[in-house]
Amino acid sequence: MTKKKVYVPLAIDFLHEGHIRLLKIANSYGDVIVGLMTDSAISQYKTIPNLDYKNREMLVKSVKTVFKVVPENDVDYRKNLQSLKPDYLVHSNDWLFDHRISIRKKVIKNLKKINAKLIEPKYYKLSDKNFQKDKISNFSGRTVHRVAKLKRLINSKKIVRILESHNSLVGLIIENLKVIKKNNFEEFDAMWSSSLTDSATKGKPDNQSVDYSSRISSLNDLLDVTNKPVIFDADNGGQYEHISFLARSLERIGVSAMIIEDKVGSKKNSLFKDQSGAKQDSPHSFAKKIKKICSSRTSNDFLVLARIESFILGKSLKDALNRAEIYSKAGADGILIHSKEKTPNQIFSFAKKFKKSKYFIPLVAVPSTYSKVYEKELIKNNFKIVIYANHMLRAAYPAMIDTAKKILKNSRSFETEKKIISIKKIINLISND
Ligand code: SPV
Ligand code: MG
Repeated sequence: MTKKKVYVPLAIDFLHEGHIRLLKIANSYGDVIVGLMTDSAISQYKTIPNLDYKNREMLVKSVKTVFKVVPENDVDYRKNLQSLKPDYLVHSNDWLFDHRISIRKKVIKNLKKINAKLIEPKYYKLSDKNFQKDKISNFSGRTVHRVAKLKRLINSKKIVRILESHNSLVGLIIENLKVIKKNNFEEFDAMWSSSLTDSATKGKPDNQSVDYSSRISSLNDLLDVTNKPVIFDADNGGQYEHISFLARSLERIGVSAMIIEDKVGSKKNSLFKDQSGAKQDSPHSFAKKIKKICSSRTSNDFLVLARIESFILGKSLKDALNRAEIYSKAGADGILIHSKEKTPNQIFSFAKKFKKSKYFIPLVAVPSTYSKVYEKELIKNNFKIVIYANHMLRAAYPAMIDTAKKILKNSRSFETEKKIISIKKIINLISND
């Protein structure tokens, strides 16, 4: 008699006892085929794991109860179930108790079509004492994996969602916050280290008076307590002669990308009305900076994103497109097309034209002034990354003013209590170990 086929869908970031036990149970029903979720499949319901597909595949293949590993691209396993026609599907029963319950329903429908049976072994809870999943996951999230993660997110998600983080506490919020929307977890994928909010936090203007060493020092604090990727706002990258040192420092500490803007002269924040004194660099001199970063990085996983300021300086669409092609040819991994219009029309016309170019590379939007735009519109218009560039600082400031005013007005702090976080919560947030 031929052996029965057992399908086991898994995502896994690292192998643990729970997986080994589940695979052993599955193996008692027949030959185990693991459907290993690809980054794109995982990104549809949660954040992608620290290890890439190849590394995860290597781990699963090494388990002796596994007969075969195949990529799984669907969250409801539809195509694989149809083509493999397994006799059983084994999934631990934890999906009965969370938002994945709706995925389970779809899977059951798909199983009925092929007459396969669902086996749901009890979820094996790992003991906290011997196995601190978060810690291991965090450890494997360090440096090389973190640097590479942004590129994987770009390749696997419809849009990579990034929020400004001006200090480590904000980083912790971005790291941990999840909301459930339409049965999926929604969260931020990465952090933006903004020159504007880094400067504002230090009470200084956004004109490079806060230098790179100071910004990198705060960045180190942020990287120390978080695992998500970081994009560094490098202004114009500084002097050509120094740019390779900046790129290498950023890559070494675990930053995933640097964005450089094509402006020279006295640095002004792009959202200021008065841009006098700020000039655009010549496309070729800026392209040289891009090439320099590409040749000095140790891995292509560290990305260089070129920011075009043509629209900010009142230049034409043609100028922006010409620059985009030159920067792409020079080796840029993506283009941030900046605009301070109230609508996204300007950047959408750019994207429409640039999409037709053979030099098209992923596009980044910073919807600070055109904030009514929805992510789905950005996706439709060929944008791959959205950066909410200053919102955490803008949220904190009025809350702090309000609290300070309340204390002054009431000559005590009691009235502030309702709106501020409890001391207990803060203590729990910044745990000791
Ligand atoms: C920043 O956040 O510092 C930026 C984006 O560079 S903008 O403020 O729009 O220039
Ligand atoms: Mg900036």
